[in-house]
Order: sequence, then C-alpha cells, then structure tokens
Amino acid sequence: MDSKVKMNNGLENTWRWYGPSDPVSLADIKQAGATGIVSALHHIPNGEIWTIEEIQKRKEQIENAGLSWSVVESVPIHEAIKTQAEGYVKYVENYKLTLRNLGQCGIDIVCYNFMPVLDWTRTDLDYEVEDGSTALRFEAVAFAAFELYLLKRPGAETTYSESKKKAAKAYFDGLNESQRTQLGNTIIAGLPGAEEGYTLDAFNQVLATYQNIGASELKKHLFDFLGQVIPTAEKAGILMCIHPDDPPYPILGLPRVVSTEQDILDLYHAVDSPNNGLTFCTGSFGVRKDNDLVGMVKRLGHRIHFIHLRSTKKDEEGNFHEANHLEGDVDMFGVMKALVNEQERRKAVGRKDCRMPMRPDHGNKMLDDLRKKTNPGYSGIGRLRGLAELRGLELGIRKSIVN
Ligand code: DNO
Repeated sequence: MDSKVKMNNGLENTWRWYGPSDPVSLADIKQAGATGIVSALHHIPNGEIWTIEEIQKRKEQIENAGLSWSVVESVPIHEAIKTQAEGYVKYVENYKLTLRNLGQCGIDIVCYNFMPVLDWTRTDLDYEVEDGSTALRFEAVAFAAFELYLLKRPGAETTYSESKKKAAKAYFDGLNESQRTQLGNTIIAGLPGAEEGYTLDAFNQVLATYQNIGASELKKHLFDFLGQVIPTAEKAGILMCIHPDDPPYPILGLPRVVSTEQDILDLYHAVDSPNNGLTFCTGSFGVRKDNDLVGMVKRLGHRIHFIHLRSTKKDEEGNFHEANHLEGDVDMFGVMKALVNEQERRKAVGRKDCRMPMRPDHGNKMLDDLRKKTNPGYSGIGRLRGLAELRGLELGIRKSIVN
C-alpha cells in the first residue's frame, strides 16, 4: 500500500467551517488537505430545533464542494438546561428532535459543551509572539481586572488575595477607556462558536442564575441531560462527545465540571453507553498540569469520538497563550502516537467508528491573515500550518510503528 492510501486510513483530517460567511471558503479548506468539515447551524437560535431542511441545505453546500460534513460542532445546550430553570424540559425535547433530524440526514458525531454562561474564554486575541504572528492568550491579571473593576461582579473580591487585587487594580488603571471596552468585549461578547454574547448588565444577571448551583448540582444537571438524550442518540446513530472546559478550572464563581480525567470518568459512568463520549481537546485539558494527556488518551480513548489538537504555553501565574501545534507544553508526539494506537485497535476489533475525526484547533494569525479579518483562532494560514504539521507527525508515527 502506498503512503497516500495509508494516510486515508489514518485520523480523518477535518476543519471547522462557520458556514457561508466564514472568510475561509470550502475551496480553501480543500486545498489545505482536509476532507471532513466540522460545522454548525449558527444562524438557528440556541434552543430551537434544527430542521431536516436546514441540515440538508448545509450538507449539500459542503458536499457540492467535494467534502463531507463529518462532525457537528456544536449543538449548543440552552442555559435553562444547565440551570434546570423552569421550562427547561422543552429545550431537552428540542435537543432530542435535533439529534433525530441530524441522524436522519446521516450525521453521526455531535460535539457540545456544558460550560456555564461562557464557552471558551481569552483576554487577548492579538498577543504577538517572537516570530511576529499573533496568538490567543489568557492572562490571569487581565481577567481579574475585568471581573473586579469592570464587571464589578458581586462576591468577586472575596475570591482574590490582597496582592492579586492590587496587581489587577494597577493593570486596570493602566488601561484607557477603549482598552477597557476591548477587554470586556473579548471576554463577554462571544468568541466564534460561543453562540451567546452579553452586555455587562445582562452578564451579571445571567451569572446570578448560578447562585445556588455548585459543582455537584451542575454535574447532576449534566448527567440528567445525558440520561435523557443518550437513548435518543443511540437510536439516531449519533455519537455525542462533550468538549472540556476552556480554561479547565472555575472562573467567575461559576462551577466547571468537565476539566479533568476524573470528570470524564464520572461522565462515562453516569450513562454507560458508547454514544456518551468525549471530544479530546489537548488545548483545553493541557492547561492543567495534573492532566496527563497521553494517559488520558490511553484510558479514555475507547470513547473519544472527536479530536482537537493544539498546544498551549503556560506559566506559574495561570497565564497561557496558544503555541504552535508541535511546540508549547503539550506532548503532541505522545498524544498522536496514543491516538494512532487507539485507531489501530479499533480497526483490529472491527469497530465501525474508525474515522476518528481530528482538526487542527486554532492557529496563529500569520502571513496574509495578519492583514485580513479572520475569526479569532480560526485564521486560514495558521490552521493550514497546524494541519500540515500534525499530518506529517501522524505519517511519521504510522510509518514507524504500524509497518
Ligand atoms: C473553541 C472551541 C469551543 C468548542 C465548544 C464545543 O475554539 O473549541 O468553542 O467549539 O466548546 O461545544
């Protein structure tokens, strides 16, 4: 078998596409060498049903470009489900119907997250690194300045030490009006795919809905939700895969329950079905020192249905920025090797889910993209570099261990 044929049998190379308004076109994606598309119907308000007609329309757009719709990222979970607010059952029913409709259209992998209020969070979308490209960054002092002095979140001051508060105040005082607005927008206006954006007032109001919800309540709500939807997913032929918290620890006084290996084991056990699985995101999990990424692939791998590969560079203060895919703190070689082994194991036992879609998650803004309007984290060229590097890494590993 030549290497081309072999690579087609490797991890499915996918690419996130935000739909027709994405500055990176399907034709561009084809040239990047991806074959599978990761997409969502972002125009449908959170909580509403995705109709067969709308799903089919997106599917045809993708297929007309010679690509396939590999994964839905994401069918978002309505806030009412996370808090079990009055009327939330209707949203669970809508979710189930969306899953049935997706199944009928032949879509079989659905990613989602259970982060309260905010999806992924950064404080700086243009952090310049040594080579002149820009990366996304989370800076603890900037985040503290935001919640203490811009949002003025009730109770926030009790969660920081005096020295942290002093540093945050100095940081905040050093920002001019427009920098303050920009910091607020970066955090709460909604990063691409986050689906919800807030004003400061609305944000404080929605945070207050979590007043009586700690980690154990949120976990219970998650498991209740899974207890409801996984049987539907099984019937519809859909593999559900939860995305971990990003960053993987509590922020804004909100609980986070999908940050560690134990969290995932709890989730697997709560509803013990192959359809209840994981999006393995090295960028999110990798920010915690206590997450052993390679071990996690080995131990959780049988239910990894979707893979996000990216790296981060972190420091002792809790700051991190996104690093080139093969640099930073993530042992990408070890992770890739474990993923290749998992895929070979699936093939050996005749499992149907051998595709194992992988996408280069994020990429720096570089070259021409520095002069273009791009979705933060989702520039064309940075991801092109990421995918190329990851594909080369996988090929090298396959050549050396599979043969
Ligand atoms: C960020 C993404 C997340 C992810 C959701 C999944 O780049 O990885 O927004 O799509 O958390 O539901």
